[in-house]
Amino acid sequence: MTFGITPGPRIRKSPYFDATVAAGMTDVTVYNHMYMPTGFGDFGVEYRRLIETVAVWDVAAERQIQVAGPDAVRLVQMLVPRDVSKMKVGQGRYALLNDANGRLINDPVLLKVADDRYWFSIADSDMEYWVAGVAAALGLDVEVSEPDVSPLAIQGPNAPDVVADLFGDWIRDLKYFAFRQTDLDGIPLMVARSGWSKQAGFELYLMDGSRGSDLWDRVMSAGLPHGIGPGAPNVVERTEGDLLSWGADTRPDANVFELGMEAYVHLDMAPDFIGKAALRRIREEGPKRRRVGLFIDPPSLSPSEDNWPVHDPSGAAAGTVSIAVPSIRLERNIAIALMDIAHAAVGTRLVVQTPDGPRDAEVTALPFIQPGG
Ligand code: THG
Repeated sequence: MTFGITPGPRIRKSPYFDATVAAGMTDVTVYNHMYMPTGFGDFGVEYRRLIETVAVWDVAAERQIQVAGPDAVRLVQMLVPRDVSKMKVGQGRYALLNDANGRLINDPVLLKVADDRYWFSIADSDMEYWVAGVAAALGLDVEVSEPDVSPLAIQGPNAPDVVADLFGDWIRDLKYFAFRQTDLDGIPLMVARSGWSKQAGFELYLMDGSRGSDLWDRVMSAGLPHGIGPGAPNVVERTEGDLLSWGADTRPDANVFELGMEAYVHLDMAPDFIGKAALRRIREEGPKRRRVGLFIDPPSLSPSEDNWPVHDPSGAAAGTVSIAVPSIRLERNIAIALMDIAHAAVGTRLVVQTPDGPRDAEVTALPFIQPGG
């Protein structure tokens, strides 16, 4: 299936758009109403670049929602299921946002930018309305806005060398999700240790959208001796490493217990947050579904485009596949699936309904590949 995407003002262009087109971008998706590159013509080359050297990704579509003002910490605490009172400026946290029914509605990175200013670096759902709506309902003294901030990811084992060449060796001491504000020849940005891969990596949060090509070109030049090239969030690497893709692995009604993300939700802490009561109830009752890994029999599959149904051997509905890919490192088909709890145990035999017909499969533990594995 080959088709184009119709450009228009509803779909925003990232500050790195021109640079990615010049670098040979061939595929895009739309994320937070913005183009996000997904390919540069050779998936195998881009995968090996991420695993073996270093790649640069336009992830400006991971938009920032800024919460600023005297009540910023109160608002953030109402939204986030972990204690944010001890967070220091320059720290980040993985923040799972739940609605009042306990449904997972986004999984941003939360950055504490100043004592009275936070950013949610969001996944693909319209969080500005949610954050502003909660602030309005509670009558809080905060301003909710989308600042001019655009992340550029540098991912792969040589990423620390590239970023150290650009900024200095201090970047090697950054803890995961920590960040520091600086500039590159006058281009204002923040350097963070983060990124949506299981490889080493950093993100540069560009704070002037007119400087996208300038930043891209400087990163490419610095990366040349380290084997840098263009890339994108990689569906095979993320499936091997089990990074959650909100909207793909989730369902509109899925909660953190079903998704296996409950370690990030602190239900027994003192502060209240939206969804706490519902999630306590869900914990009590036990989840009805569970996110699991599947090995799917050969031959090699193309990455799935839809949520494929999964049946038990008798033909009864048992769950759905979120993503199925051919693992390059494991040389077999792997998938992430949301299974009814009765069909979620490791070793359970199942049948996946692919577009080309049924395929036998078996439940396995996540992740498929451990970090550094
Ligand atoms: N970078 C930035 N913003 C983002 C993402 C990003 N916003 C959307 C999306 N990605 C948010 N989702 C995730 C999911 C997982 C991780 C980061 C963002 C992640 N998890 C680590 C892991 O699973 O190994 C560690 C989490 C932890 O233990 O705290 O990195 O990529 N700017």
